[in-house]
Amino acid sequence: MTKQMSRELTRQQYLDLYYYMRLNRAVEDTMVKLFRQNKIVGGLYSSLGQEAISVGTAYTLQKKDWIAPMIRNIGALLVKGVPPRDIFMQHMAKYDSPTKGKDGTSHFGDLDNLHIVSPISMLGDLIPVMTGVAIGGRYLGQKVVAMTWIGDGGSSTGVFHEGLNFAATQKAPFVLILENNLWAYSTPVRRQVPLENLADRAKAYGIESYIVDGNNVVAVYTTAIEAVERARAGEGPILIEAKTFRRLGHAQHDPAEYVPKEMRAYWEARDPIALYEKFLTREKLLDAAGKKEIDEKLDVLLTAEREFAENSPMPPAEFAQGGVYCTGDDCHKIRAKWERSIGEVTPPKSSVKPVWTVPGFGSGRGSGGADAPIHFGDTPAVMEKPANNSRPAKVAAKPVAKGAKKARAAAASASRKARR
Ligand SMILES: Cc1ncc(C[n+]2csc(CCOP(=O)(O)OP(=O)(O)O)c2C)c(N)n1
Ligand SMILES: [Mg+2]
Repeated sequence: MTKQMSRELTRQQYLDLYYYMRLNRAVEDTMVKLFRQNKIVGGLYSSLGQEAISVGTAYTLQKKDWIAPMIRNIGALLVKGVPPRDIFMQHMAKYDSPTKGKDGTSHFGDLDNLHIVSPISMLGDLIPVMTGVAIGGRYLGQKVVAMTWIGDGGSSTGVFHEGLNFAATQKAPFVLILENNLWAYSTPVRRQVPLENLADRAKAYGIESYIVDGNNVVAVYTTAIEAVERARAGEGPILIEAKTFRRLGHAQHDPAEYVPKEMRAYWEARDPIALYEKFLTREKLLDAAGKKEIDEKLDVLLTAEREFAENSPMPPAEFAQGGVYCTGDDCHKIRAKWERSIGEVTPPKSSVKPVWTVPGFGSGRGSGGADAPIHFGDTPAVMEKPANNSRPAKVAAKPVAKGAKKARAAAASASRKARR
């Protein structure tokens, strides 16, 4: 199912989508400058040209819902309410960063307030984790939806398949956004997946999927809101393939010279922000004055946020060992928020005696009952206790029936033929 740009949102929602895409791009542009000034610790990734996906999908969620963003989902962090200063400080490993200078990039979460699970570098691992979050929320009666993102490359990991299968069997209220940006490092998608549409992977798990133009923020939003509502209503997990393009290299170190020029030109002409500006202007939702207002707002905000981040100290050396392991004092303080009574989800006390015996279980003969000696096929596998306690009873192998011998010979000959 593919959706087109259409007017289905309120004026404020249209403008919010625009603001967050601009904010996403401006935050990343600021970080490129910081990187070139050698102020970023570690790698710097980019979601240039993919902002409509992070923003359009995260914007469908309620405050209580959960996300687990990956490296190209800074837009989702911003929509969820993370201030730009936290993103800057995390990349700069500053003391005031969410992880107090430990780890880097966008590797942080907020389990208490914003309901953000930190990224997991091992691609695909967030799928079973977020499935767990989704079914945990259902168990607690919270009616929450969990969402995470994965790339075309990540969709070929084993855990992608295990996780999605698990989510499907559990009918988890979980939405997975597959960002097909055509590249995984220097590997084009066609060289690692024999499918035209990665959404087809959903068929293997019997779940619903959508395909959407990932550079069209309204299409992304309207598709994702439908998926989120269906998942919340109990229809099970949904996969959305958003088709897009990775405009820069894998990270700052990668000039991506392996990308064909025509491919780059094709996608540069489809910049999601430029396309959306045209739409907003055509629909009289944004004019030059409105755009200028947003330009100025972003400029003021990001100058202040960057200054705050730059002025934050580096963590003192003596803090290096703290907060690495749980000491038991200040950890595990998160408590489940029950929206159902504990009695409702606790099994009732039963007067029925548990029955563990299954007639014939384990018996090759199928008739001996649970207490009968266990036999597998024709060979008795149980040594009977000797009558006089002196020597073990002889375990006699039954002679193999003639018919069975013939059948085995025929099978062996057929297998020899097949090998030729
Ligand atoms: C299981 C696993 N294998 C390999 C890597 C190394 N790695 C990190 S990002 C990446 C490419 C990912 O490509 P894709 O999933 O298409 O995401 P994109 O970078 O295009 O957003 C690889 C191979 C990893 N982090 N985890
Ligand atoms: Mg990719």
